[in-house]
Amino acid sequence: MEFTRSLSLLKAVKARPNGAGIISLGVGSAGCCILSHLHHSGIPIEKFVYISSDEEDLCYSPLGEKLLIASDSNLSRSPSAVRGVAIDYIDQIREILSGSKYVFIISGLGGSVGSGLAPFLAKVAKEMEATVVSILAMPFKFEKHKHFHAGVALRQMRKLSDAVMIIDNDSLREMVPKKSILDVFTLINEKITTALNKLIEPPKGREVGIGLKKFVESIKEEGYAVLSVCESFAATGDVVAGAVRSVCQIAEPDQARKAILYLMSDGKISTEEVATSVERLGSFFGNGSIEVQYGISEMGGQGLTAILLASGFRGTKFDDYDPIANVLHDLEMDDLDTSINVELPNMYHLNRQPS
Ligand SMILES: Nc1nc2c(ncn2[C@@H]2O[C@H](COP(=O)(O)OP(=O)(O)O)[C@@H](O)[C@H]2O)c(=O)[nH]1
Ligand SMILES: [Mg+2]
Repeated sequence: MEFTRSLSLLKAVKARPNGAGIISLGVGSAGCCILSHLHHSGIPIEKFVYISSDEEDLCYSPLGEKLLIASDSNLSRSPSAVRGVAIDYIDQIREILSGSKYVFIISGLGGSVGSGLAPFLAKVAKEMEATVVSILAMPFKFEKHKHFHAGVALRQMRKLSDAVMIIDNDSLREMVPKKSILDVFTLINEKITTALNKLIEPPKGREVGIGLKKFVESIKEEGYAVLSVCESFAATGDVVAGAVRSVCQIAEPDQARKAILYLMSDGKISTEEVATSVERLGSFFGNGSIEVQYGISEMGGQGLTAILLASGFRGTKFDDYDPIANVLHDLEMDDLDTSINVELPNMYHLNRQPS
């Protein structure tokens, strides 16, 4: 069973065309799981690296490189403590990143591992002059205890990356409220995989593609990019409206500066449908001055899928997850704090007077 799975993964990896110097890092549980979906899909990425402090995260795929940032299980597991441990692995991280033109950092935020390691990896990749694209899944509304770490890490990622693409886990959970959380994660991970494939791979067959360069250019500016994927058998206008609604739940539509709309259908997509959708986006986002690019695939999906990537948002609803930064604005505290886990000397001995 395991062997068959490895073989099918191997096939997908071998079928991959030569890429453009992309290294993708899956970080923490969510990041490693999403990366394994991408890895399996045959996306044109050269190197897949699974990085975590938990060994089980490295087993999502039998393939790819693995880096275990092993920390003492007795120590606290805050993001800064995990980052403190990662400093010891800097040489291995530099080696993994060497020769990369683009580094995709894929992580869920809010837990200790992704929130701690992703900003550290972004910093090292930037120092090595790679273009850093961060693809970040934000915690559910009900995971309140994860919001603060997610908010802090998101702000750090914005500063340390060239582009930040946000995925709101909630936008999909609300569409399938009766499904188990694990199934919802699988659904979201598959949507992220479909979207990234369509946005970066060269067009084939009956497709109009976007391509890596345009994808990065579209999101590589100040601010955040938000990804939404809406799938339905409804009319094109309604499906696009669903994708727009998801983005508007996260960010202020007037702030958008650029958008990519990719329509995927199992049938034909008329020029009129494309024109109306692009015009609608134009009037809805960026006060009418948004630049919209489009892509089309008439080769698959169920019904119609609208992939919408809107970018240039100065803020998102996740800013409120880090109330301290909201109050301090630009007067921020040291950005990448690390807790160094050194044992303190025993105070009893220090205080004892010589007899
Ligand atoms: N999209 C997606 N989100 C996930 C997945 N697993 C966990 N998450 C979310 O990611 C956030 C961070 O959790 P996790 O990755 O487990 O933390 P870490 O392992 O400490 O980095 C959580 O708030 C979850 O909602 C997944 O497979 N896919
Ligand atoms: Mg974890």
